[in-house]
Amino acid sequence: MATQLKNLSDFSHTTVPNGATFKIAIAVAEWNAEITGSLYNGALKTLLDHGVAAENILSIAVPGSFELTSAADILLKKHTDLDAVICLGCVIQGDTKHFDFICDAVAHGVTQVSVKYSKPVIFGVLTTNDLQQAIDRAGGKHGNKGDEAAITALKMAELAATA
Ligand code: DLZ
Repeated sequence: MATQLKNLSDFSHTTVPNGATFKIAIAVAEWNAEITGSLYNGALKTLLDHGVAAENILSIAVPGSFELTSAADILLKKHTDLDAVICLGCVIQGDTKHFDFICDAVAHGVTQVSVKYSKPVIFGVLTTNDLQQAIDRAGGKHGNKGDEAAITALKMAELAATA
């Protein structure tokens, strides 16, 4: 049962729940694979480090970030015992409007899927101006956003189980 929040500062660094009872899927986009591979490795290691059993981690690849929405939808429809889906991708600004369409679509898409199934669907998609910004966030000077996506998945799976 959720306890009452006393002070938000008490919760800014809540401990990461143990994931021994969770089943979590990771959907990763193949576009910008050198970046998304690092995000994936970070997310996978973080889940394992926090007790998720290897056999309870389901990994799939999709062509691009745009496909992450349907991947999450397919996974949650087929695997009703999943506790969360982590969506990993990297969209880098180019010369056309593709960037805006993909980013908008996947952000709204994963939100809709999450609400449809009442399951956490985590937005682990880098949306950067250039390749260097992506490198910096995929194991570089700004950490690995794949790790952060996995921690968010664990926290939200715990919330869904206990709220
Ligand atoms: C087409 C496209 C472009 C231009 N850029 C990216 C990108 O930076 N990151 C990414 O994940 N995917 C990109 N894609 C592919 C789209 O996500 C999608 O796979 C195609 O539009 C087919 O639906």
